Amino acid sequence: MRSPSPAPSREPEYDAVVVGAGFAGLHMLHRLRTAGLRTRLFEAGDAVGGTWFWNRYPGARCDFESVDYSYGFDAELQRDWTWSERYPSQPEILRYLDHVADRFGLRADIRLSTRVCAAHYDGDARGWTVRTAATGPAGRTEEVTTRLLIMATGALSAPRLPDVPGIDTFAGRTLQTSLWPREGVDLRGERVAVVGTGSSGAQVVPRIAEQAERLHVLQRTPVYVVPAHNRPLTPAEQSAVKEDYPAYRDRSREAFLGVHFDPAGESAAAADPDERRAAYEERWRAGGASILACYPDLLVDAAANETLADFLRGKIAELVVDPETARRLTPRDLAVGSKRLVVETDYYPTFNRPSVELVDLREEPLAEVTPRGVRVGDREIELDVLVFATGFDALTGPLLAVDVSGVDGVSLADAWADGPSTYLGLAVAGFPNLFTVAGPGSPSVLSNVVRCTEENVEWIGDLAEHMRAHGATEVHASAEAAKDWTAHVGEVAETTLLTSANSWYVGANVPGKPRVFMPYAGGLPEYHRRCAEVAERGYEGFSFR
Ligand code: N01
Repeated sequence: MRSPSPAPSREPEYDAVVVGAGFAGLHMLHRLRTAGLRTRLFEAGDAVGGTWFWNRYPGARCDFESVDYSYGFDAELQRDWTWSERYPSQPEILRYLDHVADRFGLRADIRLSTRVCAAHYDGDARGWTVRTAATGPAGRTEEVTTRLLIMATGALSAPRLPDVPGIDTFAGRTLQTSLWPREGVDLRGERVAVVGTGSSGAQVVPRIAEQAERLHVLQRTPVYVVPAHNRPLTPAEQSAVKEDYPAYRDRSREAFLGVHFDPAGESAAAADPDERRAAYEERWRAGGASILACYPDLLVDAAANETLADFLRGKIAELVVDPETARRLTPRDLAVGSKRLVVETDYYPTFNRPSVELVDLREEPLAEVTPRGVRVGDREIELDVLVFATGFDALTGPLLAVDVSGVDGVSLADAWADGPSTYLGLAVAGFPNLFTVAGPGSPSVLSNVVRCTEENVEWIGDLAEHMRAHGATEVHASAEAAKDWTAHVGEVAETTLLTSANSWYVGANVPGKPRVFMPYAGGLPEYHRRCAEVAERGYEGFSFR
């Protein structure tokens, strides 16, 4: 629906500004340019890659398979690019995104080393004024105007350090997995501690253990960890997938997670225990997160989930020689998947090395960082290097790091004081012409995020074309539509076990963050169906002028 109103007070410099040059931003830029929009992308880093530009720690690798964690929007791209390993390493993903930037000639419209710090909506101009700050010599501190603003800032791009006293007093070297030095770090002969045992910690720990003289792994909450069984892809596998890509992508789009896994049966709770165990064993041997898709009730039925938890606990007891260490590594009262299932290489066997100590912070709390190391319980561990693998202010953090204000100058921080509220995870009421890719309220981190971003990008691109075709200069999600969608996101989550843990999905890792389950747990196909339905109904829930 369009309401009559005066024309915008001025023409913006750009039709669209995209923030972030990761998977989402690069594709968004390409999509909008293809539609003929004058588009500028700003990226804080001095190269493209997003998450894969920053997270360069040893062992950094995606936990989705390379054939899944790659673009499907361009048939020639997927035909030409050859993945070397089953799970792509950080350097290989970075090479891929570099290739994408070159292949589609995107660099001309990307301003690197430039952080978007503020964005204010101007209702008269029907557009955004975007302020940037240079983060390096190639960057620019400037103000630009744009009709549309698309935040492709990623879900996990605002790193967090814990609030531990004395953190600045450490005399040795302090590192963060998510801000790992580009030149690498030689840890041979060093006494190292890693704080955190999520996906980043579990990946970096085995690699550091191979180098360090002594490694202390500081664990607060044990999580479930499954082997990746990474390996090179054979030429036969590489060509088979290339021939099958179109059908493969179709199957992925129809799969709950955006990756097709064959279930073993209807219900883990009802399955024959021997058959169920064999099914888990088969998936454990195959590697990766497919074990969580073994039965559809694993994430919704506590008894079903416990069968998998029990299986995984048994694996820890098998793999870790010292029973006391195995006990400390074993999650209790934690549903599998309620914190992200960790996919790793050699994590549990690493604790059998004499040079590696697991420090259970529940028994010996991390009291402070000292100039010489860390104080845990009543002892001090002396260190040369302290590594924080302590996670991110997820989903909302990267958006709220920008000073965004919408209609009447209301800030996004104020609008989201009680938690994020979006329409379809794409738009925010009170913030016209603003879009988020894989933002809160979308399946994003609960799915193969590349499939989710591709769908978001196409949807936003279609909407931009729709606006142009209808001469609209402003699109605004209604407060009611956003309220309904956000309620739906919460209701769906409540039908699962996903809300049961103190995870970053609910913001529990950030003190003071409202406890709200942020991603959409209804699965990609249902999400896609709903987004498509909104578009087909003339963008129901949006108003245009
Ligand atoms: O972060 P996390 P991450 N004292 O938040 C601990 C994706 N990812 O960077 O659980 C002591 O999961 C914290 O302990 P607790 C993936 O989606 C993917 O590892 O809060 N410990 C936890 O152990 C993943 O889920 C890949 O008790 C403290 C750890 O730090 C997401 O990114 C690789 C602490 C943080 O774990 C985030 O993973 C890497 C404190 N004060 C990341 N504060 C792959 O694709 C926090 N911790 C493979």
